[in-house]
Amino acid sequence: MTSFTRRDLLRSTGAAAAGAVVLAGGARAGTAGAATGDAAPGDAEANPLELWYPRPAAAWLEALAVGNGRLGAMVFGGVATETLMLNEDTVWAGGPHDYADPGGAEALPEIRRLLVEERWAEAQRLADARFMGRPTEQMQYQPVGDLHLAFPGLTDDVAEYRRSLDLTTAVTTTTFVADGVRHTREVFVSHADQAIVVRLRADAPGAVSVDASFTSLQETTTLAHDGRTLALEGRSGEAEGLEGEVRFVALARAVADGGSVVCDETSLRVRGADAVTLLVTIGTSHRSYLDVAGDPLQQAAPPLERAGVKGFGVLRRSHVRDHQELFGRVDLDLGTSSAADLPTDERVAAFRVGGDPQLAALYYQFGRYLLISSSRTPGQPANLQGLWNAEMLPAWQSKYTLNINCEMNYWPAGPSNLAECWRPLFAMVEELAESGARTAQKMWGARGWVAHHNTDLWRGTAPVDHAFYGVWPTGGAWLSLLFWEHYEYTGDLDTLREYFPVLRGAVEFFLDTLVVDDATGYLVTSPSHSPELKHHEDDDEGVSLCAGPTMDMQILRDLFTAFDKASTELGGLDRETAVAALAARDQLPPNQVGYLGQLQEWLIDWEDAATETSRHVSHLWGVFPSDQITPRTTPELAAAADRSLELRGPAVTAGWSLAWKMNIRARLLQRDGAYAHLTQLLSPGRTAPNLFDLHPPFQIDGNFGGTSAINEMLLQSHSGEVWLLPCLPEAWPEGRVRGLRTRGGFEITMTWSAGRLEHARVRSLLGRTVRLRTDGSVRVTGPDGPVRVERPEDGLAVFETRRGATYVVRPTA
Ligand code: FUC
Ligand code: CA
Repeated sequence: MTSFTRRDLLRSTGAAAAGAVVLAGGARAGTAGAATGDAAPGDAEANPLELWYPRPAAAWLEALAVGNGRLGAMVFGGVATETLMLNEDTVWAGGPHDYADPGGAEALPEIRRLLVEERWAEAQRLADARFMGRPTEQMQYQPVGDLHLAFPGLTDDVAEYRRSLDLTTAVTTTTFVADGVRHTREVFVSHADQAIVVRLRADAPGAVSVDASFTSLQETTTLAHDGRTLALEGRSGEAEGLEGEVRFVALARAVADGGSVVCDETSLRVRGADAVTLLVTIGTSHRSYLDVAGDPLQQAAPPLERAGVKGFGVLRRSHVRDHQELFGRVDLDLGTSSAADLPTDERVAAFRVGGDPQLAALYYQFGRYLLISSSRTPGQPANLQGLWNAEMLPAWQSKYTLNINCEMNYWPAGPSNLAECWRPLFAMVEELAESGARTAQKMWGARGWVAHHNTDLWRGTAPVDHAFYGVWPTGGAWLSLLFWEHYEYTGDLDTLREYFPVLRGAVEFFLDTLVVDDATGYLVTSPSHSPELKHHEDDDEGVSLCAGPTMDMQILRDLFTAFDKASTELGGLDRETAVAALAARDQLPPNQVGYLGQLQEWLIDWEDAATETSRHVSHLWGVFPSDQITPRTTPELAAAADRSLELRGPAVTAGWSLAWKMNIRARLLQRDGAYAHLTQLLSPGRTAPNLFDLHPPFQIDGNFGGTSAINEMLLQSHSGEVWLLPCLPEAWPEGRVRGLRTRGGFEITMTWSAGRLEHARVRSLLGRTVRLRTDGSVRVTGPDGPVRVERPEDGLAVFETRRGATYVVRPTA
């Protein structure tokens, strides 16, 4: 293939990523809202929020991801043939199923007794035999199939090839010139119209011909739905003895401008059109985690009919408007350089040598883009791969791992101004509270509800995999804390009230199951473990099972506190449970410093275990996402957390591990350390050519964790304070950010230069008092002039705000 691109131009003029000159911040500010029309093909200059490549994707990790929360596609950008790999987020193996072992509760006292007697391995073996889900594995998230497009008359020998994904419009574009004719293909997934939209056009009349067909790894058949619509019908796979019960239908309709359209049972053929819009809709039989008796066609056909009469321009405009309503809330400008003109994969390869701050901004916004694209209502929450999976047996079943990964996906939701994206997760947690009540009763003999370390579309809540990984009862507690986090960011009392019963159920479970540790008198979880880490040796993986691991205690401390606060905010709802929760909280073991100066990971300071290396940093949950440990409020514990990071060793595997440590280091105010993790994360080993995070394999949590960590470097809100530029790395001396959100309900816009704040705007959404921490003192101007500021200590400005008002903050010196 011949192709002439900006990259060639840059090469010939000698500009390269390394050592490129960084232009002053602001040069490319204000991107959201741009490029709503058809941009001139091949022109990258106008839009830095774009991924682009001079050749088609040769592999899935080079293809570009588009999605509307429920429907997803990977776009390869081929020339003579194009492939769209299709997903719908309720296509999972198996069917409705209760995993709880009805005999589990009988084994519980004995497991606990063995733990008290420090017979760890025996306790774990008993749990493996009698305290696990049935089956012991959960189900896979699976693909729908591929839409293949073959273009008769076109070969791969074309000029001026370019493919791109514009984050501001959520549209992919493939363009090239063949025999003097420019072809342009766009793909997007409309949330407004619940359809995948493919537009094929050329700048010569009658030049678009295409054959469309479906293939799938599932058991499927294809048929003509009507004279211009091809259908793919199938059902999901069997796994672990559970029959695949999700039936699905994908419809592909061609709406051609000129030319002819015919459809038979295997393909849809367009000849000699000026342009074609292909509309793809997908429906499944999934109605809830308990009910798969729906009619897939009833979900797939109506949006197809509605979109079919709208015309491409209307579809595209409403898609872009809808996307920008969310995406356009935040701008981030960290400065730019000539490196920003290079193809995206080349920039990833060169990021570590420096000189490309705009790639960090692109990566940041890509995380926001992915959350919008994989987690909207209607739709399931973002799973381990968000929404995009091409395999029948994806890694870790592409499900929801609750001991870090699923929660990490939602770390950007509050600060990155995407609170709506929490919705699908909250709906899942509400269902987990139902299925988890059955597990709580059958396996723990307890009220309330429990979710262990994984769940799937069927809302599995019992321990799975092995006891070593699965017997960890705190997954549901962590998820329940997100209702409170949502309230802290939004002040939305209705949502807090709506989910209050779920929060209460999480609390009740622990009020019923915490046990007194004989040696210390503290209340502890038992059995549990510090996620996926052994504290003693045994045959294979060692023993993780124990009582009262630090992470559990941290989560429960926050859970009980959040429940009390929620009860108070809701006018004293269920004070009885709140009082019991506070009493239990005060009997939990505190965070402790161990014999090596580390933050103790377990109730007992096991010597050999303290030096175990791992990608998990579970006991540092107290630093991030919690604020139990901060350098300001608990300096000794913060130092111990730093020591623990050191003892953990380098992050050998897992993008998410780097991302978590980056968030932790930002909270520990280690700007060099946090930035060093960003350079490790944004490198070819951990970031694919299409910017997907690599565990490896692809796992989306690192993308979201990376976006979150950039938030934490620029702006933190916790411990009752809002902190501007707490951990700004040297690599970003100049910059500007608009639209970040904080706890307490403030929206922040700020500009900095030479590493110092120039000015900030604080928009008060809830009218609360703000405690604003900055480097040096500030003066504040409100809508009516100078604002009275209290300064309890250096760098802390406290002032009252009025709901809806904006306050301008400037350094005094
Ligand atoms: C946990 C982690 C793995 C992976 C998996 C999905 O088991 O230890 O690294 O992220 O979840
Ligand atoms: Ca989804």
